[in-house]
Formats: sequence, C-alpha cells, structure tokens
Amino acid sequence: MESATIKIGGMTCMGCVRSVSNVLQALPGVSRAEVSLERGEAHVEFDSASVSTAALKAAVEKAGFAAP
Ligand SMILES: [Cu+2]
Repeated sequence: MESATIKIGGMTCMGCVRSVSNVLQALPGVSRAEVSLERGEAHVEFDSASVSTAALKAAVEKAGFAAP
C-alpha cells in the first residue's frame, strides 16, 4: 500500500470535498481518501499496482478541480 498527498485547487465548500473524496474512492485500487478543505489537499492510500498518482490527479481534474 502506498500513500500520497495531492494538492487540490478549486474546492470551496464541503460539497467539493465530498465530490473529490467520492471521485478518488471510486477509483480501483484506492483504499482511503481523506480530503481537507482547509489545507486544499487529499491524502490518499492506494495500491500502486492498480492506480498511479497521475491517474488520481487526472480523476480530480476530470471532476472539475485543479490537481497540479
Ligand atoms: Cu463546493
């Protein structure tokens, strides 16, 4: 199991936090996603055999947020 902290831009409320967290948790290989509105980031635990940090970021961007 691997973990990564991803910076996320564009979150303004708890609804955004929920969206990002749902999008991340829906990805195969993701076991945990903790999203913080104050810090503007997500801490994700995932299986690197199933998903990459690039794929995590791509999913966040597809949902309408920025993941530089
Ligand atoms: Cu929002």
